[in-house]
Amino acid sequence: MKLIMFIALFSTFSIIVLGGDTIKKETFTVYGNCGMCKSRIEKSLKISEVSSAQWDKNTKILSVKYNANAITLDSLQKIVASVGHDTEKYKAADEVYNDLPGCCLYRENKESH
Ligand SMILES: [Cu+2]
Repeated sequence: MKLIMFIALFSTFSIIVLGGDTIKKETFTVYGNCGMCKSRIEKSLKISEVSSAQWDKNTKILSVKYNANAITLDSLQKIVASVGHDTEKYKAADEVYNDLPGCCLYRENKESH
């Protein structure tokens, strides 16, 4: 009897653990210019919570597949902003942005002079 209860409990637990990962696919806008931006943006999301991240320099759209139980879309946008790239929700810190190579300064048009 005790053994049956144990097995029942254990299998319920296993189902919760195994069924825990919810992989979500989302897209959001990330500002940048060139191939260097692309590798910087994608490299910032090489973390265990993200299974794939691809940025298109023409459309400025980042497609990301991530474990929604482990990280939020908001946090992903913050990570991208932390390496110098504005997203649709978060702005990169000026100090980080100003350290980017010249070809990557995507704000140029907005903030010249
Ligand atoms: Cu660049």
